[in-house]
Amino acid sequence: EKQLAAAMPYNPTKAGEYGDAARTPSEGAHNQPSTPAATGSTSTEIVMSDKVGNGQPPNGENRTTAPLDRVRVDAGNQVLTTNQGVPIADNQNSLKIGLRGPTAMEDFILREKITHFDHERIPERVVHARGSAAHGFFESYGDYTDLTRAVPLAEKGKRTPVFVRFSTVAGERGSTDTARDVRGFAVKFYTEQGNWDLVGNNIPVFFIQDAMKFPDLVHAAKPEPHHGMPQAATAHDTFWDFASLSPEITHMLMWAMSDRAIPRSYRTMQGFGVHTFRLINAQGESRFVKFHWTPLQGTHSLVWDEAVRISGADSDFHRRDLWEAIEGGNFPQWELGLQIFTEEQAASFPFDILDSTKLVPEELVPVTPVGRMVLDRNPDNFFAETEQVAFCTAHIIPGIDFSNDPLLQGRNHSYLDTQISRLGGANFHEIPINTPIVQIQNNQRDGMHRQAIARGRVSYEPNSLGGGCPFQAGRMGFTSFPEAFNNVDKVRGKPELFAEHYGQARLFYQSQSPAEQTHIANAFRFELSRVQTLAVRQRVLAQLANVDAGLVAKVAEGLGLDVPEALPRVNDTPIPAYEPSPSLSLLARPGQTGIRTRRVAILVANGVDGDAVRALYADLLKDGAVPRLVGNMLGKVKTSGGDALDVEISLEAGPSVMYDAVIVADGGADLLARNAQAIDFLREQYRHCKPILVLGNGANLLTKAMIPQTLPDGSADPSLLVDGTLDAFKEALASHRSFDRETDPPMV
Ligand code: HDE
Repeated sequence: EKQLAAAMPYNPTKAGEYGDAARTPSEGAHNQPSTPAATGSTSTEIVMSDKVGNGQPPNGENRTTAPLDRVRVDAGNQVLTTNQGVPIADNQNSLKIGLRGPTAMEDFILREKITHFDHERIPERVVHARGSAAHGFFESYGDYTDLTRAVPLAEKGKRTPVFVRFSTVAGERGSTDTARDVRGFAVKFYTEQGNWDLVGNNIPVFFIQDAMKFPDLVHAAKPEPHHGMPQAATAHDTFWDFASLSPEITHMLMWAMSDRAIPRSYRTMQGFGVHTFRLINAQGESRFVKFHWTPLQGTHSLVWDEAVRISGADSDFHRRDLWEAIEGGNFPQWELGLQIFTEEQAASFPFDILDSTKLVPEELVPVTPVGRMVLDRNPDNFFAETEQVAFCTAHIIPGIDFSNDPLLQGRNHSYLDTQISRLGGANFHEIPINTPIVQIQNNQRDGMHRQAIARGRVSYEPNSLGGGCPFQAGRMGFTSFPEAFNNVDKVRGKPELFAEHYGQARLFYQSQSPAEQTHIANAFRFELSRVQTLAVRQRVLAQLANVDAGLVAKVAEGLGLDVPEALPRVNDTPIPAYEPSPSLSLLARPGQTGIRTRRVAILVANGVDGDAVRALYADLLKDGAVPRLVGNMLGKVKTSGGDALDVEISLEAGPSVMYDAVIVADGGADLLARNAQAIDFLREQYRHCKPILVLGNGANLLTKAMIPQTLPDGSADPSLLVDGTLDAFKEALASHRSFDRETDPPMV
């Protein structure tokens, strides 16, 4: 039976039969979803069998993949052909004049193959080049037609297919996933009224206020142009030079230096639309809105030392995590929340809602949940889907409109424009992943790579020869909100409130837990330690002096510098004082999925108590965790009971940073204690504040690793369990990390 299970392709719908439900699939596995979703569910629980896809969804509810079916290719049982469909007899040898002679120009098969290969690459995205994506659906909690005509929110239980791409910003396409960076969070809704793209980030504010500065920001952050270094990192002079001369960046720096910039997983990040948008209802009434995505998995991050090591151990860490969660049937979910406010409310705020360096505190305007998003299907082909997907902030549908945020206005131009060079022409909307689920009808014609075969002689409007078609939709169609403008000059400039840069930076820093504040200070210290120009370091300190005296003192001390005079402010209006906002802390959202998908290493060696390990393993699996038997080497370890356990991964191939927690099993620890990799493993788990369960003679490894058994303040360490229970371990694992252990510098 076991052999049969191993031979079967991984498939969560078969998981029941093989008792293997929560295991992540084997490397590279991709199941072809075949069971349509249960429909109409409004439950926010993760539904394991809730698989959609294959192009034949019930009630037309998931049409994301249906239009793609036309172009899906499966080579099973098929003969190899050229691009013209000619069957190929020999794909191993080129055509030669004699076995040892020159290759014939005539070999059209060779030339076609090589020519295509030569042109396989397209330009990568100028920002957000590195990304990973998945299909899924959005489901509305109710009927929100009083707020908006946007069809995804029109009725309770209504499902709209989505394709979501997460990304880092600065790194190139092959760069590491765990760089300290902002993450993109771009959602394409395929609605009956066309595609709506909500192209957001995992941070609710941005670096700059006006699109005019974007190329400068990106040039400063990217590898320095003379030597092309560093990759995927802002820890270099040009970024901090720009930052220190741009006080508007200060609020964003707080977020970008916080743990938000090193998420544990794409699944544990919030998402934000960042700009203020408008919602417009059928009566033409407008309200302002900010979009929030909140993960049911909770908000969890890495620690910096861990992020750095993961870059070496698995630079695809986030890509793999998302892929495996979905293949294993653990479909990540986010709740969509709206902050809705009127023009009058906006006018009373101490900041300008058109300024993307400001957020609307939840204390001012609460977040109202309106739906959930479930990602339940991996792409079939990375290039065709994840790489070719083209998001654009200007892709909006009736019921949504822009605000005058000057950053958003600039983006509305940039995204369409960039696709033309990236995807090779103006017809990128015809690439299957970008095509709306509704038929496109207009008089645009021709261009590179045109797919549609438009029939008839009419490609203009007005026409009588085509019966006037396609005709304007009138009130059914998209109409812009008729915002009034009176007595305004055409100017280059910004509103006065845009000039206040420190109130919300202070709000963010002061709303963080002590551990998070320490991480922010340490991130500044790290980044500025890499900066070579002293004046730049000092200017950043002067900027921080406007934020928080404790923060600047800590960073200055870390750099061996004195705290300088605060940077002069643009005007002398007082910095607005905000109430602390606890929801700005990552710890405010532990999540609802417990230990599901958390990776647990069980360290084993010869002499291990096999029965105890099997029981632990099964118990963790039952709760959806991902246990792995980690040993000195691959192969079998002999148990104390005389049978054997299969080591799943070696300490060398699966180092500590790949796991959220560790169990040192009883029996094999003396052997493990002779391997420095096992000692390092345990020390890193400790340093990264992860739960540790040590059983029986596992305590010897703990001693060998010189791990203190109490917290620095002398109290008991609730996530270091020596001969503790599995329940206590699971509780610690559910709360992710215990930062009480942290010292700076680390003691272990
Ligand atoms: Fe982008 N941004 N951006 N950006 N951005 C791009 O579009 C740009 C901004 C964001 O997964 C590019 O298709 C300008 C804010 C995401 O494919 C480009 C400005 C936010 C993605 C571009 C901004 C974002 C992009 C590069 C300032 C958060 C990846 C490739 C005016 C709300 C989407 C592409 C994906 C990608 C321009 C600022 C998020 C060049 C000019 C603010 C998530 O068009």
